[in-house]
Formats: sequence, C-alpha cells, structure tokens
Amino acid sequence: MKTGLVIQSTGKWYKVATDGNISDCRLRGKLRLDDKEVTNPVAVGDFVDVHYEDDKTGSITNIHQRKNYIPRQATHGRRGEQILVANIDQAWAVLSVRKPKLKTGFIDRFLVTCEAYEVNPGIIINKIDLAGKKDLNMLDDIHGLYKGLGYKIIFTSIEQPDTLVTLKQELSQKTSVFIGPSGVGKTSLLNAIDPSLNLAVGEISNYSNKGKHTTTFARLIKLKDGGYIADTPGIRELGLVNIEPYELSLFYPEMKKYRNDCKFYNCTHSHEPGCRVAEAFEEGLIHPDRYNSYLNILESLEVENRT
Ligand SMILES: Nc1nc2c(ncn2[C@@H]2O[C@H](COP(=O)(O)OP(=O)(O)OP(=O)(O)O)[C@@H](O)[C@H]2O)c(=O)[nH]1
Ligand SMILES: [Mg+2]
Ligand SMILES: [Zn+2]
Repeated sequence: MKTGLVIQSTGKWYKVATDGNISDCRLRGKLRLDDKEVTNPVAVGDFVDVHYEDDKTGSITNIHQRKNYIPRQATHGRRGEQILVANIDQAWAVLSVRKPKLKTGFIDRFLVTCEAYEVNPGIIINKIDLAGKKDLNMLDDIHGLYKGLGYKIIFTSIEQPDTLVTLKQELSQKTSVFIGPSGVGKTSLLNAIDPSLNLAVGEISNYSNKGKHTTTFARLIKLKDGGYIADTPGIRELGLVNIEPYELSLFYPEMKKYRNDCKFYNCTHSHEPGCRVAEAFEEGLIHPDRYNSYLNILESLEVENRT
C-alpha cells in the first residue's frame, strides 16, 4: 500500500503519483457508492491510498480527508455537485481582455465560490497585449475595484515576459488551479512560464472569438520552481452550489459588514425595507457593478430554489 496524489482523472481511471512513480488506478467498488451527493468521488488533488494489483495497476482503497475543494454544478443535467479540484492553496480565475471578451460576471461568481468554500482566490486577466485604449481604462477600474476589496489581481500576456514574473512567484511552492472560459490562455500561460511543459493549446474561432475546448480534463502539473498547478477545461460559468439566497451577502466582503444591521435577519438586500446594505449602496459604499452582480447571482439562486 502506498499513498499518492491524484494528478488526472478520466472516467474510471485515475493517474496517481507516488514517490516518482505514476500509476493507473481504479476505484474499489465499495468506495464508489459512499458519497452519493458528489458525481465524482475522487478528484484531481486528492490524496489516496493505493493497493497494487499483480498487473501493476492500482486500486484506490481510501481517500484522505480534504483540506478544501472547489465544487461546480454537475454537468450533463445531472443533479448534485462535481469536485473540480481538491486540496489547493490558491485558485485563480483566468480571463482575457479580448478573444474571448472579458466578462466580469465570471469573476464575481468565482469569488463567491472561493469565499464560500474557504479557498484563497486570485484573478488573472490575460492577453493584455490585445487591449486597446478603452480596454486599458476599463482594466484600470477593474484593478482598483478588486484590489480595493482585498483580492489579488494580475495582468498577463504570453507575448510580454515581464508580465509573467509575478505569476511565476505566485505559483511557486503552492498547489494552485486555473479556472476560466475556453480560449483565455490558461494552458498557454503554463507553457509560457515553463516551456518544457509543451502542453497542447488551441485556436480562437474567428467566427465566435471563443476557444475550442482544447484542454478536456483537469490535471495536476508539477512546476519547475516547485508546486503544482491544476489546468482545467474551459467553463462558461462556475455554477454555484449549496448557497441559500439570504447567505449570499456573506460572500461579498463589502456587504458582509453591513448585513447584520438590516431589519430582517434573512434580508436578501434586494427589496426589503430597513436594508442597511441597499443604503450603503446608495451612499456609494458598495460599487454598482458588484451590487448588480450580487442581484444577478441572487436571482439565479432563487430560480434554482424554485425548481
Ligand atoms: N494575443 C494573445 N494570445 C494568447 C495569449 N495567451 C494565449 N493566447 C492564445 O489563445 C489561444 C487559446 O489558448 P489556450 O491556452 O489553449 O486557452 P485555454 O484557456 O487553455 O483554453 P481551453 O483549454 O479550451 O480551456 C491560443 O491560440 C493562444 O496562442 C496572450 O497573452 N495574448
Ligand atoms: Mg487549456
Ligand atoms: Zn439588507
């Protein structure tokens, strides 16, 4: 028996790294049934015990307790949640200025998930070489907004090596994950900071300006400077799971400090009288973009609760 780290998961098989050796493992039948809420019982980043069979493949006999994880809504219309990655020190939302165009809604949903699941978040905005003059002003505003809220935010371009220095430092000696839409350059950034990785990257469709889902499964990659990074397939949106509408403001740091002064304990800060959060917004203490994204997410949580 050995303990290893799950570095890749594709259907029934998992790649598990144990002291310098990588083996293909399956899950013991009994374990598979244990956790019905989750569509994938073992995730990339899990530490597992492996029992080796005669043919050198392994059976995963035990999953170690997770320090944390990032969930997403199960895909293909299945109920429940899927674990995108487990045991991480830092999660990065990766977006691009253009090709595909920046969507700040993605950032806020990502931050809510990280706050709710106690994962340390950061924001990467890539392809700044494509930014026009107007984009630069917008980027300035975004930088000010998120920095002001206490979040890490960095701008990168694979065409500009000096922009990659900070990123490299941030990733060094940690286990991190990149999460973002297809085509923003998640995999390209990894190749840029370590060309020996030589990972496959995709094109951007001229028609839609979107990526073509080049990375098709999550995998954990060992970095030259120490640490691991999980590269994940592009996702349009990080579906929120297990958050009640009235709890949402707990995950907006700038709202959290006002919510206890609302008249109703279960105030959703959308229409209720005596709402201190709405008042703070009127007073300019909460950024309109953030309040808007809050209302959008709130609505999607309420729709979910009704169905
Ligand atoms: N101009 C410019 N293009 C970039 C940059 N980074 C990546 N690209 C291009 O964007 C395209 C998509 O890059 P990928 O690294 O495959 O994107 P991804 O986010 O991994 O996409 P998925 O694996 O589909 O989720 C490639 O053609 C890259 O060359 C950048 O900083 N500037
Ligand atoms: Mg990729
Ligand atoms: Zn309120």
